[in-house]
Amino acid sequence: MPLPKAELHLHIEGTLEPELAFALAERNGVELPYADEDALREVYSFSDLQSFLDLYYELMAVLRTEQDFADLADAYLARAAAQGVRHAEIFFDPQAHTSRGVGIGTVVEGLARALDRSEERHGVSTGLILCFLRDEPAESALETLEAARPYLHRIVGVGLDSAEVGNPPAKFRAVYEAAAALGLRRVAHAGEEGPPEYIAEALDVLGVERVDHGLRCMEDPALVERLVRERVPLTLCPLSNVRLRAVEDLAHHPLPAMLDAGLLCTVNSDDPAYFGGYAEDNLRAVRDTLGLSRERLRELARNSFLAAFLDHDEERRAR
Ligand code: ES4
Ligand code: ZN
Repeated sequence: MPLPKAELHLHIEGTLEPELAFALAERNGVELPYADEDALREVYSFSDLQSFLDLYYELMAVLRTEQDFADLADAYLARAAAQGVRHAEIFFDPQAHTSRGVGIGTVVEGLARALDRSEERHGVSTGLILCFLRDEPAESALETLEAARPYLHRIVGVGLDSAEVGNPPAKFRAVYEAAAALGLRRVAHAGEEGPPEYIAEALDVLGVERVDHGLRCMEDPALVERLVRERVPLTLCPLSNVRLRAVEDLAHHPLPAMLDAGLLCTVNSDDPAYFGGYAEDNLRAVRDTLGLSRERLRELARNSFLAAFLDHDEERRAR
């Protein structure tokens, strides 16, 4: 039996399995430039973050209706539950849909349809985190937050994702200030491909409570010391790091060194349909390849609940 855990770094669009992509393409009359599921799987070989993002955005063309988003989320929640996930904080990328003419209301209401039934159907509690695309202008992020205003009761926080290098956290200072004023929790991808300075900037300028990835903190001992001292959770995604070549191979993943340093690490699946595994698959891979002890695995599971926004409603009431 997998250990009970929370999943804190999961892009719902990254759970689109080839089978569902083709089913939705047919349902919506969308033509995919791949003959079949096997032909699609063959292009799941990435050289870096951008090569993955190109396919990730391309396949989103099949997501058009509320029901599509509900089916996508329900399929993820069923798989997550089978892997011991009891709580999931789910990223979504509204700009990747609004730019194709799919309204943010369609996205949020569709996802909410599945999330509202998740505890009863799958035994998984949920939260939604709205992510801004960092390779789009800061003004677009502000417009997205504005467009999300009618749905904020459904959203626990904001995040920052997509192409990191050249798009530092400080670019999004204003929208994070606005999000904080609205009572939203804050996270951001930093130090996946970008330098350690982006991690410090996400903390100092954006006020994030968790860092997504944070892998490259290991290049800066003073930053590691700070992250340990301030108990900043890091949401690591080991199989993602291998597939996007942020690490040479799993045997070279810094997770054991990060745990030894006292960092509050969690293990997550990022884009499981693309990177070869869901939450427990990631834990099993690091256990088997890196030889993590049972105590370390229990620590990772415990950390996932410590780092979760499970106190969000109380926090919001206190504001
Ligand atoms: C992402 Cl792995 C990763 N990094 C940055 N942005 C993303 N969006 C979806 N997956
Ligand atoms: Zn991610």
